Amino acid sequence: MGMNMTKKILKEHLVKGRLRAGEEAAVRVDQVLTQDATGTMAYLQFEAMGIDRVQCLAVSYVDHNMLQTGFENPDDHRYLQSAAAKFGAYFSRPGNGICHQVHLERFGVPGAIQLGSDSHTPTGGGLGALAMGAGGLDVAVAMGGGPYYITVPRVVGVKLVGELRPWVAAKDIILEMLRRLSVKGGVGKIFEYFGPGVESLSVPERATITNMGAELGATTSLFPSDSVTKRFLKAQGRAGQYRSLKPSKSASYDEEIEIDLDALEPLVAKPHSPDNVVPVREVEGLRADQVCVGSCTNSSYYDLTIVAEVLKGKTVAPNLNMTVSPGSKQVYEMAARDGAIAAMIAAGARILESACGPCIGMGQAPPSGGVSVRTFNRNFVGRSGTADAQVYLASPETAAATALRGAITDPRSLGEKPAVKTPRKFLLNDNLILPPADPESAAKVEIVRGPNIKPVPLKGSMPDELAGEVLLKVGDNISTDHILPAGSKILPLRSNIPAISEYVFTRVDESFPARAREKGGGFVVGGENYGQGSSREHAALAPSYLGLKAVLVKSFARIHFNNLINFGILPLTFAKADDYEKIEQGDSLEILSVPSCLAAGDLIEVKNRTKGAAVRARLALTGRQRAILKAGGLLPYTKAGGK
Ligand code: MIC
Ligand code: SF4
Repeated sequence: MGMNMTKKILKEHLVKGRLRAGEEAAVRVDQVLTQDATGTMAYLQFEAMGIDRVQCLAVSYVDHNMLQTGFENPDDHRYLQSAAAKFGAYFSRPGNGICHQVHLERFGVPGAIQLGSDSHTPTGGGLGALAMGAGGLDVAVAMGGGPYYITVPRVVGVKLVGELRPWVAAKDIILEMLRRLSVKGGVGKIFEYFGPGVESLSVPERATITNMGAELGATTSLFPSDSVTKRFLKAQGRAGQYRSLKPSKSASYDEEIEIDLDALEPLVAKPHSPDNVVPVREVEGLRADQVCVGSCTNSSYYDLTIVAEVLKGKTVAPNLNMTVSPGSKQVYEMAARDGAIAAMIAAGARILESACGPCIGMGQAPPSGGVSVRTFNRNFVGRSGTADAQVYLASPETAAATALRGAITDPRSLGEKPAVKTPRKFLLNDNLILPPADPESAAKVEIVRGPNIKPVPLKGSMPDELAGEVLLKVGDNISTDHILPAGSKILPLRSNIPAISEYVFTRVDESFPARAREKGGGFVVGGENYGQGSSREHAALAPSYLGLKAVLVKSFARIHFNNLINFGILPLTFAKADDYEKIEQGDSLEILSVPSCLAAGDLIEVKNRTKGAAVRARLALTGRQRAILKAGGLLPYTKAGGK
């Protein structure tokens, strides 16, 4: 039987295991990317492994922690620059742009396996790379030449037919996927797009779709590499890196979905979840206080140009503030040279630097109770920096129409859509990308560490028994933004685990850190899709520092599950989902003979000493994951020679 694209790429990179859905396999990694909010920790861990030089193409980006309200962020940038020089990585300087947008423009290669310490790494799937997000430690291991272990996903073929109608955007395709499948609909799956509708989508449009595929919980999403890809690479001066990638004629999928592009209309995700999707017309007229254009989902040259065309000669509504963050220096400079930036400035948009910015709460928080319409990918409670803000996610077209009218607006009401041309040649100037130094000069580089950079705390091996209180019980779809918030105040502490641990779960319960310390650690109980969202390993590392021993939930999101294992926290799922009701916050739990259960069984007994009862939990773990947990985490496991 013919192979789909996912199978083709995995097969080419397979170093261990079999390509059977649900089984563990190890794959060779061609490229890694890190960003500054996860990268400092990743490079500290790489240093701790004692390897002299990165073993694959590695790019270290600075794009998240860009506000310099104190010495912490600039110190981290300096550390990252020196670490890149020392270990042989490319360094993308602050101002060069958002990691995913820049990587797509300058580094991504069809058919490659790309690993990134950021959950939106799947953006690379827009040009046919199998690009996955992972915790920083997994990325550090890959930089050291180790393979990446995946649970082989089921491959879902998404057949696109027809063509988008005017004012309907690529963003509406991924919002439609989220409407149909929900934020947990993609767990354990790769979405492979195919069919006649694919041809009409440019690479940046495809990248919008694969980027936000992360919100489905998917391992990644993938587009073919075809004549559109070839043109994009040529326009980026990289024609030589093109290779064709298509599914075989007789390729089959584990599941299939069809989307008729002609039938789509502008959509919007309402607060507070990316899958709370309705047609824009259902919320049309809702007064908006803010519009933000940008983020790794929608900050391409096309995205900015269409917004500029809509705003040209007009003024942003007086009740509303608008910001625009270009995705890269390339986008910014091109939009500046051809007048798009001027048109937006004239209309009253506030042009920010090329960075994540408002998407991660690095400034531009909405007003109290404010409605903010954003072209971003996440609208979890409080992520914008304002706890009671109402964030809506939409396309640049809908955002621009909303900015003009001051209320949520279906862009189709703007009349004829202006034509926006795809450039035949992008502006090429990599002067903000520092290439790796040769090994001889690299050896002389001194790594520069600021006072906020603290060593990675490590745990001992798994104890015989785990006992303690349920420190917190939460419901479904708890995101890493709930577990460890980001934003301008907390992000600068990413290199300092003792300091950042003071914010664990504070968005859910202010008293969590104090309680965890007072009780000497304990357990967290949760519902479905626990840990969805970002790849930040700090959401495992900081709770581990506070003494979190095990997390018992109905189901996990992929990256967070791996991060818990990497830092020695036992990830357990209820054998019977109803047992979730049998445990309350404050109950005292006990798990005995943990190492021997890890050695053998798939089930483990969790005693509830308060209720005088017990529930059974599943250890859905591979042999390697069990060994990592026994060793107390991936770093001690790797140091002891584990592969
Ligand atoms: C995000 O969008 O939540 C982030 C910030 O980019 C994270 C990474 C981080 O927390 O540093 C992600 O998506 O992985
Ligand atoms: Fe940056 Fe937002 Fe993209 Fe995360 S989702 S990488 S914060 S732009």
